[in-house]
This record gives sequence, structure tokens and C-alpha cells, in this order.
Amino acid sequence: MANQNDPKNKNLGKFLSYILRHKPMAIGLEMDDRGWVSVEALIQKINSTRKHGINLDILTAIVKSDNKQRYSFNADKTMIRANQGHSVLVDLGYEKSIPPEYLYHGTAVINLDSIKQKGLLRRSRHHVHLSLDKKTAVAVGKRHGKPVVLTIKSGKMQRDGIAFYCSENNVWLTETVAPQYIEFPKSIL
Ligand code: HQG
Repeated sequence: MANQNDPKNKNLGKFLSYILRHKPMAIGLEMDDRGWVSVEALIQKINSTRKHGINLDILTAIVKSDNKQRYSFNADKTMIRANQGHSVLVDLGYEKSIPPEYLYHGTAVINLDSIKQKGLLRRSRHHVHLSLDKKTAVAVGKRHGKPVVLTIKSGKMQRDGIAFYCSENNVWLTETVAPQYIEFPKSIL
């Protein structure tokens, strides 16, 4: 059974992220305004552009074993999309949700001064990404350098009228986080 620990599939997973979040046209794939692409077309385009082939079984295994559950099929498995993290303009149809009182954001120490001034900005993505627990936030922060975890007063933000969304894979999303809603750690990890 294919899984994402197989290096071939790990690379394929990364490639899938790139295609489904950032650049479907890199392999000539059409994406609808809700972020869905045709499974049949995806398999065919991957097979015509990449060395390691793919079929529905392999794709299903990658979707199932993805460590962050980044992708979803539609009900009849004819379409696939990424659950969050897009830079291409899509409307994933998220409903507003009430977040827990606190959420966490992992970033690099080097970003702290700027975040203190400007708050958290979504950069190239649609939203600022927030985690439910500190451990996940540390892992996210490590991708950018020496990690630091910020505590976000999400409950207060929501009560102040700021919208929150929760992706299918439990990443909390909001447009931006102003400095007054961020608790900075006294000592850095
Ligand atoms: C930082 C991964 C300076 C922000 C993860 C982050 C996540 C600022 C970086 C998902 C700033 C953006 C997203 C400001 C924000 N000044 N730096 N004012 N505002 N930043 O990759 O949150 O594996 O776009 O702190 O698990 O790191 O791809 O966002 O360091 O869920 O599925 O600017 O990506 O998921 O970086 O990660 P990113 P992120 P996947």
C-alpha cells in the first residue's frame, strides 16, 4: 500500500500541494472557483509530466496517509482539492466558526519585531493560519527559522466581530491578527 513515507510519494505529496494550492496551470489543469480539480485529469496530467506514475489507488493512499490531511475528495471521488493553504484565488465555502479562547501561531524569532508592529499578515496565502496546540505551532515555526509560539486571543477577536474559519483539517483561519490580540512569550524557545 502506498504511503507518504515512501520518498516517491512524499515528493508526489509536495507536488500535489503545489498544484492544488498554488499553480494548477503548471500542468495545464483547470481548477474551479471552489478549488476542485478533476481527479481523472489530475492523474493524466501527472502521468504525462512526471517520471513516477500515479493511479487512483496511489492518489487515494496519499490523500489518506497525509500527515496533515491536506486534501479531500468530493463524495463520488471525481474531484479533489486542498483543504487550505492556497495562494490561488478560491472560495472554499468555509462557514464562520467560533474559535477556542486561545489559538497559537508558530513563526521565526526573526519575524517578531515586524509582527509586534504590524500584527500577523496573511502574506501570499488567503488567511493567517492558527493552530489548536503549541506543539503544532512549534513545528510550523521551525519551517521559517528559530521557532517562537505566539498566543492569539481568538475568543476576544471573535467577540470583537472578527471572522474565524476552521478548515476541514482543523487549521483555524482568519484574515489578519492585530498586535493587541497577540501575546508574545517572555522568554524565547
Ligand atoms: C510570518 C503549513 C513578519 C508568519 C503550516 C509566517 C501552516 C510575518 C510567515 C501553513 C508577519 C508566512 C501556513 C509580519 C506574518 N512580519 N513576518 N507582520 N505576519 N508573518 O508559510 O503560518 O505544511 O505563509 O509568522 O502547517 O508559516 O503547507 O504561513 O512565519 O498551517 O500544509 O510570515 O503552512 O502547512 O509563512 O504556515 P506561511 P505559516 P502545510
